[in-house]
Amino acid sequence: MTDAARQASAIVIVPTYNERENLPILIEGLLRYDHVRVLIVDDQSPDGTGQLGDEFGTRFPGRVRVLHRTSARGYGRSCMDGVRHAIGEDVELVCLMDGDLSHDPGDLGAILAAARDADMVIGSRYIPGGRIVNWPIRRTLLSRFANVYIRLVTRLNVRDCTSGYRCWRRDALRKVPLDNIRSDGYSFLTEMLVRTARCRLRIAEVPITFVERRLGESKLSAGVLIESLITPWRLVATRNGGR
Ligand SMILES: Nc1nc2c(ncn2[C@@H]2O[C@H](COP(=O)(O)OP(=O)(O)OP(=O)(O)O)[C@@H](O)[C@H]2O)c(=O)[nH]1
Ligand SMILES: [Mg+2]
Repeated sequence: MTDAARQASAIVIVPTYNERENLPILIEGLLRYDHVRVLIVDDQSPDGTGQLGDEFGTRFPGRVRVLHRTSARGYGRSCMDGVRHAIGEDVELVCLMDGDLSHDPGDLGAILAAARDADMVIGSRYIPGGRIVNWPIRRTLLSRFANVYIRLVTRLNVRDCTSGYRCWRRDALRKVPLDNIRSDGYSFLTEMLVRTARCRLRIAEVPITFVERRLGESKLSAGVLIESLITPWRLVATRNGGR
């Protein structure tokens, strides 16, 4: 762990749906960072992830908390609720990561450290040093295609636009017009990135090793993929109508 990682106070938002088996390992990894607290945003997971999170909340008061959502379920909606909550907290950095251990808590130190010189940091699979472990070729191709597509349509100069491992300086995040965000699925990630870039905030990427989930099930659906195809065009179309 670097000195920078120790010093920056951060809240890590983790959207969860049926991640009961992964949660203890994730929380243990995150709590190794002294100035990090965890905000689990759970959508009433049938496997009891939310209740397990509450148990950690009791064991680690002030460091682990669960936001129990009851309105329509969704990755993007959960991230948004987490971001809205985190923005009101007394922290320097607001981070987002998956709860299925694809994102290694060990990579968080480098992400937090990079946020000293950037408004937004992306944990990137597609810059030198970045890696993906155990993805089938079909998944790799889909992700590669998505990134080329998003970069072409939105003209973003970011290598990994769809990474869900990221961090903002809280003061920078407050400048992003969150009320305009309309995506629900993974295109939430593209939309947040585009809107961050449009605020002329500094975006950096640091390499991460992404490991395909070993436990639990994927929630990637056709609807989410279709939304991802449409969102970049919607963002371009609305470019002149605000940020
Ligand atoms: N709160 C909430 N979290 C969700 C929802 N869908 C997915 N998640 C969480 O968002 C994170 C990413 O979802 P994954 O299912 O891992 O999606 P993925 O990484 O594209 O798919 P895999 O590669 O199969 O893991 C995980 O922590 C999920 O538990 C949802 O509807 N609500
Ligand atoms: Mg995953």
